[in-house]
Amino acid sequence: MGDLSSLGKTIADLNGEMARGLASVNDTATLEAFRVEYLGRKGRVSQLFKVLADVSSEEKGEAGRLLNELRDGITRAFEERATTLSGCALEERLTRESVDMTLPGISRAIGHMHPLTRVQREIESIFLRMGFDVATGPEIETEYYNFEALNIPADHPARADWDTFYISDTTLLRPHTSPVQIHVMESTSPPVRIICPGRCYRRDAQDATHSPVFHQIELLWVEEGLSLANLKYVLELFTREYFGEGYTMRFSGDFFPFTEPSVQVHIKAPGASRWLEIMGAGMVDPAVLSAVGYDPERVSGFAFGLGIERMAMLKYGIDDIRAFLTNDLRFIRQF
Ligand code: FA5
Repeated sequence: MGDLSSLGKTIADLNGEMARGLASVNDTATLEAFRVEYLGRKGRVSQLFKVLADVSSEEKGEAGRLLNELRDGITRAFEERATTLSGCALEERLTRESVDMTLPGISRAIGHMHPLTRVQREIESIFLRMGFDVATGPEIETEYYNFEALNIPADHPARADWDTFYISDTTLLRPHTSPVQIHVMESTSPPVRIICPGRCYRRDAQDATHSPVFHQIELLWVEEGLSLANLKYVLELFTREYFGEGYTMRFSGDFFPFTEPSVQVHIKAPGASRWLEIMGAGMVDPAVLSAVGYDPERVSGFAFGLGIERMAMLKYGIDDIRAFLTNDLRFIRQF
């Protein structure tokens, strides 16, 4: 019985120590460490079970009962503490995360498309309806695509017509979207019917109608039997769709090394006295068709390069191209 009474005292001491310790545990991590110390595989309760080996056989039953009671009691105490702690944590979180529904909301300004993006999409959709696809090409071009393939050899004076920003001896920021014509024709066989919108760069002095960065939309249609009359028809259809009735369009002779004949297209708003040049166009030069492996005896085509800024200026009565780039919200909000 002596063994049993000393076991009883050890159990009572352990229980007391555990209860005092548990009362001061305030977070789940500490609670877990504490639980392992008592109930872990090598914890203090498991250690205590080892005394059973030394207890006489008559006392074994009673000792076992006491030890099981101890283990169950401690397990319950830990469970209760865990429940209390999670309740506190929830309460604390609810207090911390509470929202004052009476505070005014945060209003966000609703943006909209830049006028240039809008005009570009509008032009794209007109040509998509006519059956053209949208193509893209690189803004950094090689001299070959920008000049040679467009029938402008190295020492041709026409190179000077494009005031180009060079990046290296052979690469440049494209001054027009015409090189995309070459990329597209190199990778497809006729018929080709594409438009290509994109940014262009020129060393032009900035004024009301010129910007060093601007946008063009290129169009290219190559097929059997196309003539200048088809180009004129497409442009008239486009002008009517884009501007509406009352705008007048005029063709005048021009020169581009990659088209023959070449024309300059001007537009005049109803009641206006000034013509504004919106694009260069023409029948694709047979030399350009040959350079991409097309047979100029079999297919012909036409192309144009349209300035998007100028189209937006005409439509919305904007008199200075610089307004598009100044980031003045008072300007942007008008659209
Ligand atoms: C060309 O760039 C030719 N590649 C167009 C072309 C394509 C001709 C296919 C024939 C066949 P041009 O330099 O004229 O042509 O420019 C075309 C249009 O781009 C101009 O009519 C104008 O609307 C616009 N543009 C040219 N330079 C500027 C600039 N600095 N700022 C704003 N718009 C410009």
